[in-house]
Amino acid sequence: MSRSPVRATTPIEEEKLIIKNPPKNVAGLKAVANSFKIGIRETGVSKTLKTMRSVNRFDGFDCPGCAWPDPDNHRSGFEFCENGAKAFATEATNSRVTPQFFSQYSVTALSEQSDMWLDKQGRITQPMFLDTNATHYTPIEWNHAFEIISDSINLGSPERVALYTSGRCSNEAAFLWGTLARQIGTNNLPDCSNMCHESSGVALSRSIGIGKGTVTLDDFNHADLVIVVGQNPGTNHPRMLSALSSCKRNGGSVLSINPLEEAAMKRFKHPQEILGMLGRGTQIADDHIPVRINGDSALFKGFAKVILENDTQNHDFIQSNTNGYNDFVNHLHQTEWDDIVSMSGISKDRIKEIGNIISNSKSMIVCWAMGITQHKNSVSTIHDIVNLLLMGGHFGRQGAGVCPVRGHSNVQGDRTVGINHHPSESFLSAIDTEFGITSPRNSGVDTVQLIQGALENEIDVLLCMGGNLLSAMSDTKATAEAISNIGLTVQISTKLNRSHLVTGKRALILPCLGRTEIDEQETGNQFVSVENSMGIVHSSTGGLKPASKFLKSEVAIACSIGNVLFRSNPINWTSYISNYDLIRDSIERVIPGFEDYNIRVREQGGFYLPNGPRDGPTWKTPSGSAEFISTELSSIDNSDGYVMMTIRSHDQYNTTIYGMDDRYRGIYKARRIVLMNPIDMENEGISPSEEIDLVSKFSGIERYAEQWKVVPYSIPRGNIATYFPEANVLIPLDSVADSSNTPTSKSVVVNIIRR
Ligand SMILES: Nc1nc2c(c(=O)[nH]1)N[C@H]1C(S)=C(S)[C@@H](COP(=O)(O)OP(=O)(O)OC[C@H]3O[C@@H](n4cnc5c(=O)[nH]c(N)nc54)[C@H](O)[C@@H]3O)O[C@H]1N2
Ligand SMILES: Nc1nc2c(c(=O)[nH]1)N[C@H]1C(S)=C(S)[C@@H](COP(=O)(O)OP(=O)(O)OC[C@H]3O[C@@H](n4cnc5c(=O)[nH]c(N)nc54)[C@H](O)[C@@H]3O)O[C@H]1N2
Ligand SMILES: [Mo]
Repeated sequence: MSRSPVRATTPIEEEKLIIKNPPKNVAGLKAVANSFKIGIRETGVSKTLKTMRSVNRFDGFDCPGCAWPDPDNHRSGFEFCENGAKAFATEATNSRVTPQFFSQYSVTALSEQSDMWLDKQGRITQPMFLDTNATHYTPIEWNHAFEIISDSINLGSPERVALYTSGRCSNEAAFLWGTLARQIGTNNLPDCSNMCHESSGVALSRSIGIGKGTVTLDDFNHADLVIVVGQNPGTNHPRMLSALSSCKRNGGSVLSINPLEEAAMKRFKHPQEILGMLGRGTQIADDHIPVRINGDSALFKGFAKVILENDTQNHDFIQSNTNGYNDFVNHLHQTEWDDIVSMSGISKDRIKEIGNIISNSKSMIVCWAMGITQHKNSVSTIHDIVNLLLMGGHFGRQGAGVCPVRGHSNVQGDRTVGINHHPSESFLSAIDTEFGITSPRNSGVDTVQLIQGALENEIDVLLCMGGNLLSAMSDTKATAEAISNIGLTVQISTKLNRSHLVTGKRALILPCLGRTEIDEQETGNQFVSVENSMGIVHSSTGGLKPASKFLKSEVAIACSIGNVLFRSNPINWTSYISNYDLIRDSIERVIPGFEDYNIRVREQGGFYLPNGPRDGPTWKTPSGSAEFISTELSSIDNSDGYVMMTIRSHDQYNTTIYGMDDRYRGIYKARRIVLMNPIDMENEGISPSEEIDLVSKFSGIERYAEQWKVVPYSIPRGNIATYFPEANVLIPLDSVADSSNTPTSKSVVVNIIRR
């Protein structure tokens, strides 16, 4: 008997879309009330208070919501935001997914449920196995599960194994996960960051010699100008609004560059400051530039031209710190204003007006997220951002620098400790010395290459440390087909998602402890450590009783797989399970910057990793200088349709859907919506809430997605927006960013079909 077809996408349900005006104020009391409402619904009153009191405290757990840092010195009694509260309440939920649950529902039946329903079923309590052609998952002993994994891995063909990581994984687990891959003999370490900030890492490494941001939280108190581009902090990094409002309180200005005028940038009430709740709140953005989707490269080149015209460059800084300046100036001279204006959608006068403000800035920070990183030309756009900052000498100076705002709470740390499909020789040789293994030197696959390889039947085993690769990846149909070609897929997870349903021929679910939970091992309770968006490494200690007695920590699961595969030869895998200090000692010996790791991570607030451009400035580029990198002016060609971006609503965490509302955009009770400019709607004869279909055409292949309700919205003409992951079916697998290979989730050309 074979399994009935399994749905790879959330079913389309009847939605009663309600459209209201976006709110005048964000956060404030409503956000606090919402946080408690969700917490109490999922976990009850006393557990809600307990988690809220310990989140982001020096002795508590790191909020799994996002990678925004916590204040260095002072921490309030409640250091969280509404969306962080949703993230930890849904982890601490009292609901459970038990073996009985799996015997009640077949995999096919589960796949007919929505993504939101799947998550709401609660925490997975026991290891589960789905055998070839089986219709249901059945419980399995841990040891048996590890043997299945070990038996499925052919050490003679290590390139047929891949180990995915999602960015909630701790430093300790990620370091061992990467080491396990290298002992197996592969650098196949696809990672959520391949779909996220990979473009930032690639571009910044080339420009400034480090693939990370260069500012601290305190820099926001000293910046005279902060530009927030391609990012929606009100929803995705709400605690960042506090930093932006304190920049303003200290006399700085904030500019927003975004096709949408996101509500949170207009007026923000600090939920942790009672006065803020009562008052009118702070207006965050002093000015908003409604750039066209993917018009940022043009816009930043325009700003650079204005600086050149005003002759306000920092010549001393350029002279002593940079390379490639003359070529860049020539490039700017050759770049035509007409092209800049048509690609950015912003008039020359407006660009000059903003360019003059930038010219006068003595300390400028540019922050960005997915609105910049998920386009074909993302890497060159980030070069343009850095070029602008280099012109003004905004590095190695208080209140200035680059701030790529990371997503997952430890995605940056995972990369630092070795989750990398093309690691450096120095890292691999340090791993070899530490563990007595011979790491492979050839590059492994990233997420796109993994799916391409699996489509060609090149992958036998896929082990996933967290995440929901099926739904997070582009081209859902191709991704589902690729995954179903794999012999064994293994999900190390806390909650149920569609990656547990669309699986390889055989599948395992290995349930793990979450951040909020006590991690008790032989030598006592353990803590883990994480690195936030500003390069601070600090501890995270869970305090809640684990959701089930069968759960294992991510560290224990990684080590157990290593132990079954290799016994203690030569890595003594089981020793790490009992004492995480040993893992940190090992990290310290392998990775520069972790000196006295076990001592410093126990200090309040943790420690900063070294950062050349910030600390010096010094530049670890081949030339030893920061690089002006000139790239051709480019923007996506939309002559054949609309350019669509796929974004997050206020009620989701990546592929986890908490609710159906997007409060800050005034959209309620619906997710299958398209934001569209009212003039475009009129030209197409479309009325509000009307249902349309979308089709993307790429390399001669058409991809369809049906039934989207149209919401009239202030968005540039020719641009539309939909939510991820529902719209991922429209993103072609091979539509990727140059150099970083990130799916172009923010620029997909689509046509609208009226029903
Ligand atoms: N509550 C919550 N928090 C989260 C997440 C979550 O899903 N929910 N996800 C986490 C993760 S992993 C990440 S990576 C971050 C994501 O954080 P964001 O990057 O803020 O998330 P997106 O919703 O993808 O928003 C992208 C923003 O870029 C804008 N944009 C799109 N295209 C362009 C463009 O071409 N140019 C410009 N200038 N702007 C553009 C959109 O209008 C939108 O405001 O958030 C993290 N935090
Ligand atoms: N179209 C489109 N696609 C996108 C994006 C976009 O903007 N547009 N954004 C991309 C980005 S920025 C990212 S980062 C990726 C996200 O890709 P992923 O990181 O793969 O996806 P998540 O939805 O964050 O994963 C959620 C699952 O993680 C598991 N989980 C939660 N906490 C833990 C934990 O502590 N340990 C373990 N082991 N598992 C846990 C749960 O089972 C949960 O269901 O998606 C990308 N995909
Ligand atoms: Mo992300």
